[in-house]
Order: sequence, then C-alpha cells, then structure tokens
Amino acid sequence: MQPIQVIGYPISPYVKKVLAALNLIGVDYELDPLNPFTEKARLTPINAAGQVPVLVYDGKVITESPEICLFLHQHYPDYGLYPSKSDDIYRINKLEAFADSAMMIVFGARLLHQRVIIPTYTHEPPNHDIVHPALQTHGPQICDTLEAIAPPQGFLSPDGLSIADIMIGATLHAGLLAGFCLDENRWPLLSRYIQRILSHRAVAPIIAMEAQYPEIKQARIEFAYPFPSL
Ligand SMILES: N[C@@H](CCC(=O)N[C@@H](CS)C(=O)NCC(=O)O)C(=O)O
Repeated sequence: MQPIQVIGYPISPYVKKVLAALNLIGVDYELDPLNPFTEKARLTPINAAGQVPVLVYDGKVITESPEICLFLHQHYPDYGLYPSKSDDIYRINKLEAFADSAMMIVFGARLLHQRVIIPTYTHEPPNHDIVHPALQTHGPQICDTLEAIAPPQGFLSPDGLSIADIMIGATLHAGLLAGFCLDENRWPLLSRYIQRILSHRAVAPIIAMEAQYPEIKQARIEFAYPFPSL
C-alpha cells in the first residue's frame, strides 16, 4: 500500500480534524499542505468542490472530513475516533456536526477567515460588521452552550478523545487565533476542556506545526493567542 496522503494546509480546522484522527490512530501519513485559496488550480482536479481536506488512501480519493473520519474509523475501529456504545456514537456525531457547522460559521468563517485569511491572501481589511457580532454575541452564545456540556475531566466520550472533541478544539482554536476571548471566569469548564484537547498528543503537534506559518505567527502576536506554549 502507498503511504496515506492528506491534502490540505493545517490552518484549516477540517484538515486539523483529519490529521488529529490519524495521529490518534497512530498511522504514518504524508501531508501535502495545499492552500485552497492560493492553489485552487492544483486542487480542483483532485476535488471538484475545491476544498480541503482530501485523503488519498490506497489510491482512493476521499473528500469531506466527516466521511474521511468515518472511513478511517471503519479501517481502524479500535482507536476510539468514535465511541464504542451506540448512544455515545449518536451524541458524538451530533457534536461533531455542531462543530463542523455552527462553530465553524462563527470561529472559522466570521473570525479566522475575516481577520487572518482575507487580510493575508487578498490584502482586504476584515469586515467589522461580521467580526464584531461574532466576538461579542455569537461566540459567547456558543461558549455558553459548550460550558453546559464540557466534561470537568477527560473528554466527551467515555472512551477518550473522540472526533467531536477534536473538532470542537480545532474550531475554538481558530477563534482564539483571531482574538476571541475564552474568559476562564465565565467559562471555567470549557476553558480547561479546550486546553486538554489542544495539549492532547494527537492534537498538539498539529498546533505546533501550524504555528510556523507566517500568518499564524503574526495572528498569535496581534490577537494575543492565550496558549503561547502550545
Ligand atoms: N464540508 C467540508 C468543508 C471543507 C472546507 O470548507 N474547507 C475549507 C478550508 S477550512 C476550504 O477548502 N475552503 C476553500 C474554498 O471553499 O474555496 C469538510 O468537512 O471537509
């Protein structure tokens, strides 16, 4: 079998999800850090949707991060990407979907995209009519929801770090890179839970790799990223 390949730059939370899943499983992979904004011509022949991540596994091309992670789980069922009990699987799937959609709209599209990606790749300023409500209203609403379900110890699944924790951590991290303030007095359980996810052995190397990108180095300084040692 040829080496597993992941296509997509690790700044994307969806790409982080797939990389962390592979790290959790413990299989080797090659990363092609293709940037979907600057390298579209190279990407569309691989994925007509023009999006990352893409997984190339034994000659098969798989797109869409939930499908990729399900595919990996089917090939490596014993590594806890999804929980072992069916009730837990349903809950974890719903929370992964919440992070993929509602959380990505706020922390990915309205914050990271506006404040870091657009200024870097188009040299346009952020749209403050989008950024301001995300920082002041939408982000805090999501954190209120998450504070009610954040586990005081461990992760959302009794089996350990799962795909839902990974995506919740990756999306909130995107918001933090763009200056969202995760106030530990207002959201104490959530703050500790997010730190546990980001420092997990499957996730921390990706955060460290991403920190080498010039736009992320700059964002960490400009928006005072709260976990500089990660
Ligand atoms: N539903 C897709 C979303 C992937 C996605 O939106 N990727 C973004 C990067 S965060 C992208 O490639 N954007 C480029 C574009 O849409 O032009 C998944 O879960 O994989």
